[in-house]
Amino acid sequence: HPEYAYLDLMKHLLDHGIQKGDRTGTGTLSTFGYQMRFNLQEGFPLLTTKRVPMKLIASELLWFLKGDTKLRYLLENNNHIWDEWGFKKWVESPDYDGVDMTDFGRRSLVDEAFNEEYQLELKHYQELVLTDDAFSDTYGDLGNVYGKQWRFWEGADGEVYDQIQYIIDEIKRNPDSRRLLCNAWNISELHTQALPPCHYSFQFYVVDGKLSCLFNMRSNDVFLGLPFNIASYALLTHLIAHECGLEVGELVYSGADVHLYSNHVEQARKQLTREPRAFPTIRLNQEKTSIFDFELDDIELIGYDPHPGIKAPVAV
Ligand code: UFP
Repeated sequence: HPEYAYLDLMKHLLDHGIQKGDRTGTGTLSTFGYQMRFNLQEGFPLLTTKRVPMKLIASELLWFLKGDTKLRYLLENNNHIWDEWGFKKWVESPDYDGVDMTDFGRRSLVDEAFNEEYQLELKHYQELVLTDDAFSDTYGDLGNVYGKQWRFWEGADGEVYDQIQYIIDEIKRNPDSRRLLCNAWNISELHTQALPPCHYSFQFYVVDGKLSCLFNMRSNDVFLGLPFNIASYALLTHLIAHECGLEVGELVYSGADVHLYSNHVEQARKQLTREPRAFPTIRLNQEKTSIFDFELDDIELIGYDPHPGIKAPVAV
């Protein structure tokens, strides 16, 4: 079963991962340099050994593709995966006069009373982002994250570059190109980003009428992050193939510091006891040609029957 590409990596980290400290202070089992391949003709690589929320993956990807960096679109789609980064911007600003939220990520996990206050402040923040345009512009904008770099890269020459449009045009014009590449790692803007890109570049390859994609990750949380990242790039490959009139080929993953957090070890062991089930398939609205017009309802996941989700704390 193709899911073993992922499960074998998890097992490899449990058996041979090197104990390594990290920025979050959690501790990891880590390896450096790891590649995996998924044949997208064999189904859509959404893990079945635990439930992975495809809606969140799809709405985040559409948000990147719009070049949008504002939280509002995600909140409108009940997607909260980026909330903490916007919230941080607000609570660290001079305009914030609520309860001290220093180090809220860690404290909310260990201090129940604080967690209640944090949840209230976060809810208030979300309401402001959704209803107050000026607030949304100032504190609901995550700045120079993926969408900005993919669609509106600002060159030193003053020009703004749309890397996704370039890739689509090139695939149509010159499918043999070896330059079908998008780069999100913008050294001059890293200091303006809460989280420097984890999946920092990807490249396409066309052969026999099939589109393949290779994506690079500098740092990867194998339990929580990687299942999202695989599905996101699989969906991106389907979307670009759709617009360019191609079939899907292979998805190739290339990770650098690939790690399992020490507080995910039990969850990983539990997941490894489960049998993978058939991968689902994906159906895209054939009436839409441009991927920039795609909305959530245009993407349909068929036949997804996973084992139940497994909860784990996020390291922030
Ligand atoms: N991480 C992922 N995938 C993502 C993402 C983050 O695995 O798409 F945005 C994880 C990797 C790492 C942490 O554990 O988030 C980022 O921390 P650092 O910047 O220290 O690598």
